[in-house]
Amino acid sequence: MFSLASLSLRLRAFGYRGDRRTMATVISGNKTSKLVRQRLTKEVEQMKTQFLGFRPSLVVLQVGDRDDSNLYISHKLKAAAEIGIDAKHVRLPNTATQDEVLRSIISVNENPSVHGLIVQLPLDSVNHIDNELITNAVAPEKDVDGLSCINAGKLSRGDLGDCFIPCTPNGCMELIRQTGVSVAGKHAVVIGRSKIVGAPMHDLLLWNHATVTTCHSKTPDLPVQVSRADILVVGAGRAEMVKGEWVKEGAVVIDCGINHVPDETKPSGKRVVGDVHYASANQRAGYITPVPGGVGPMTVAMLMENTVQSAQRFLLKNQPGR
Ligand code: NAP
Ligand code: LUD
Repeated sequence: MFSLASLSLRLRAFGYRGDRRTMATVISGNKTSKLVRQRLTKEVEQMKTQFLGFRPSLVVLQVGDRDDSNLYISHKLKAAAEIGIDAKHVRLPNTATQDEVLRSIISVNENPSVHGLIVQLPLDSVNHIDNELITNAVAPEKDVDGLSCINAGKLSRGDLGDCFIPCTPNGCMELIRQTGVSVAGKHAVVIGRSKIVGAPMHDLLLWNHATVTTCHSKTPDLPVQVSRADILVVGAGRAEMVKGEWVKEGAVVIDCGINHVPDETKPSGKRVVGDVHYASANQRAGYITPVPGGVGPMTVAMLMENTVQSAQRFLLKNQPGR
């Protein structure tokens, strides 16, 4: 005969959680990104020794002066400095024209000592600038954001080893890997289809052999779609939109959302929340990412990873016989 306690333990080992809700395991982007940055620091150190002071180099191009972009860029520059990547911040005024932005991009494309170039989005300009034109002007071999058509096309076809994978979805995959849950054969649901989050996330999950459903603003009955997800990645830009009750018991929940909501208890009068209602989802999910401290730091770490990779590719091409 089993005692009630031992029966409950045995059932839990088979994934049964019963009526008593347990909290999800929190997947820390702060911790995981630190591990990635430590590994990259060693790799850059080795490159420096092996190739006489060689350093990977990154240019972050900003148009205008948005507060959020300033903050994200400051995180990128700090991470680069710690790792030993030579990062330069180029800021154009918000009066810059499309031609001026294009000229800046072309001059970096033509500079052989730069291995990575990103144009921080959204652009903050008083002039009309075509985002597509700008992201596609970045040379594909320096496009460490993975946003150009060439890199996006390769990813969509499953050529994962031959492209730059956009940093946020790449960071999400790394966080999913941390859980130990295998992606192959699982049902993944992505909310959002943007070029920077949803669409590449769909591709990455697909080519890691999940069956993927991608939802967007015209998807009817979002709760039903969400309830089918073993792995859920949300990038909708809607504060706390996904409710805990929608989430499948034990699911992996990755929240890309960054939304500012009023909070009078904070000196700033606001706080940051994700696209998932964390407190309720935490009671149903098996694993969940927090906001902040989840996907955000991984975006920064993956940019560093892509920059180091680009520098390694550069060395391979320019060191005949190696
Ligand atoms: P975006 O370009 O505005 O795209 C949002 C996507 O969500 C669109 O595909 C939209 O559908 C869909 N959507 C909006 N409302 C919806 C709803 N009610 N139901 C279902 N789908 C809905 O935004 P984004 O650039 O992808 O960013 C999404 C969120 O992630 C934002 O909070 C952003 O700040 C955050 N983000 C975070 C990081 C990070 O590093 N943590 C990086 C990038 C973005 P339609 O296509 O039909 O319009
Ligand atoms: N444009 C990005 N626009 C916005 N969060 C970021 C981001 C760091 N071309 C281009 O950098 O990859 C990009 N490429 N993006 N983003 C968002 C998106 C872009 C978002 C969050 C963070 C970069 C980040 O460090 C911290 C966190 O979530 O814990 C919190 C930051 C803080 O101190 O509040």
